[in-house]
Amino acid sequence: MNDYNGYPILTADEAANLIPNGTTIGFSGFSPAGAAKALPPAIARRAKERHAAGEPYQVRVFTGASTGPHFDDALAEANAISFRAPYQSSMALRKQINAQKVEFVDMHLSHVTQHVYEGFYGAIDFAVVEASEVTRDGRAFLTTSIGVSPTYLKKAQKIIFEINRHHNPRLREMADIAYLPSPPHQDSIAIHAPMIKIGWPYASFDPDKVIGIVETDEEDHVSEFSEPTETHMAIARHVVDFVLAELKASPSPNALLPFQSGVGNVANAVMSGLGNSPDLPPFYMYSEVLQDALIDLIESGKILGASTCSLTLTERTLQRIYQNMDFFAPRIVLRPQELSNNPGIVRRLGVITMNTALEFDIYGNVNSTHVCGTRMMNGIGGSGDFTRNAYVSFFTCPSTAKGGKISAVVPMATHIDHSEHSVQIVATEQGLADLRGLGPMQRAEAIINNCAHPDYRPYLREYLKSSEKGHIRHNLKRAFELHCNLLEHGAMLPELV
Ligand code: 0RQ
Repeated sequence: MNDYNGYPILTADEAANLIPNGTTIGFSGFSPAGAAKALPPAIARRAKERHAAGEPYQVRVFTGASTGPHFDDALAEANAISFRAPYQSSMALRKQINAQKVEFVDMHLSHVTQHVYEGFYGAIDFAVVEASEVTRDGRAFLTTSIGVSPTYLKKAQKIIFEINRHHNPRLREMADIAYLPSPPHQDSIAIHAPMIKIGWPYASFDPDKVIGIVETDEEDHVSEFSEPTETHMAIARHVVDFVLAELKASPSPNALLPFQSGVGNVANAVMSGLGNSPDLPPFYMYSEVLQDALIDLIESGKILGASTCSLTLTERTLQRIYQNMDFFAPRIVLRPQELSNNPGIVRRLGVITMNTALEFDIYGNVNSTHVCGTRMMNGIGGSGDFTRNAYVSFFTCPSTAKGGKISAVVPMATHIDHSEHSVQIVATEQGLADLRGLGPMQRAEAIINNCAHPDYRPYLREYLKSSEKGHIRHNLKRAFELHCNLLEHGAMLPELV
């Protein structure tokens, strides 16, 4: 049998055949970056074969965050997943989650490491982790994300590595992998500035647990962003203008605190808008994902350095980094999500957080995950880790969705990921509401006047008038009237459409 540093080389199908029905697997991957590439489709093939033979076959899947189409979509289309945590963004999997065919646990990403390590979810049977190199003495050099891989490697009973030759082995110069001890033995974490490293360039593992190596040569398949729309650019302008005004009024106008930015088109446009503003001084990122827009800004010097958990970059942009590692390696730190998203560090560094809402209510409660309170979109991801501990927390989204049939500003959010206590600034293309220091009725006025689409403002004002007085006003009989209209008539205010 061929070997790699003394470990047996297997085909993906041979490796998948070693994974029994009901197995719990901790996979690498935080977004498509660094996600296992070969095993998920092979497990999907195995599931299809077993199902065709009339036998059950499903696995329980943990990752760092979302993955790519070759992973969650392939497994979901093969009905191969029974349980999934902590985050996903797959159309096929979303359908199964919402049909209650897959048990999905939507988690704060900073929690995953400790919960898995402490055994809250039972044993991790297999770790399947992408690396650029693994050594005979138990060191794994990971690729474009760190996620929870170091902990899956420690906890798993058996390990399969995917050695992906596509990635530049110099990625290890960015890695900062540290293991936090269990409470109450955690000392303070010595990250006092975004670029400080406290760990090692590799994850450790027990070589006796490795049952095989699968060799690959495959890119991460991160999809291209759509060009920012006029709406996205208007949101970005409101955020940039606000940040600039705050900075001007601050005692140290040349010192910007670090930024975090979530995923998606809106977040990409906002970061791009911030970075391209000539009046904004250079800044650092303390974030969980680095999207394409940020790499341009590192190159131009606007971003001085970035701490992240993953390089969620299109192949084009990743190759730019690989061709210029002397420049990029000292400017990017790749950490496990327990550190990239660590609430204590976010609070200590004073991170300015930028995340995206599906809807928010007139008091500032944000729903980022559940359409009409029931249908899962992607998950909370790291947005809660950052928002709750932010120096200033922003949420942005367009004021309407689906051609105006849906208002993003509603009387009561149908699911709350981020409560009014954690949300400080909300912005749509209509404008921005600074909720700091405002009582409930002042918040409602600012949100309706500045953020709601003009078509929905009369309804929202009338809702408030019809509501019961208290510290917060609500009309419980009508709180979800817009959502009920949407479900019944296909639009929140059918007369408008
Ligand atoms: O669907 O494309 O089918 O029309 O939601 O909306 O405006 O393109 O926004 O790509 O930035 O995604 C919240 C989903 C926004 C994302 C969310 C529909 C809308 C469209 C996408 P179509 P946009 P984005 C980082 C931290 C999770 C929390 C987070 C997300 C689609 O940003 O998942 O930030 N965030 N985590 O039409 C019904 C509404 C809607 C709606 C929008 N109110 N009702 N549909 N849409 N509003 C993640 C990690 O930690 C890795």
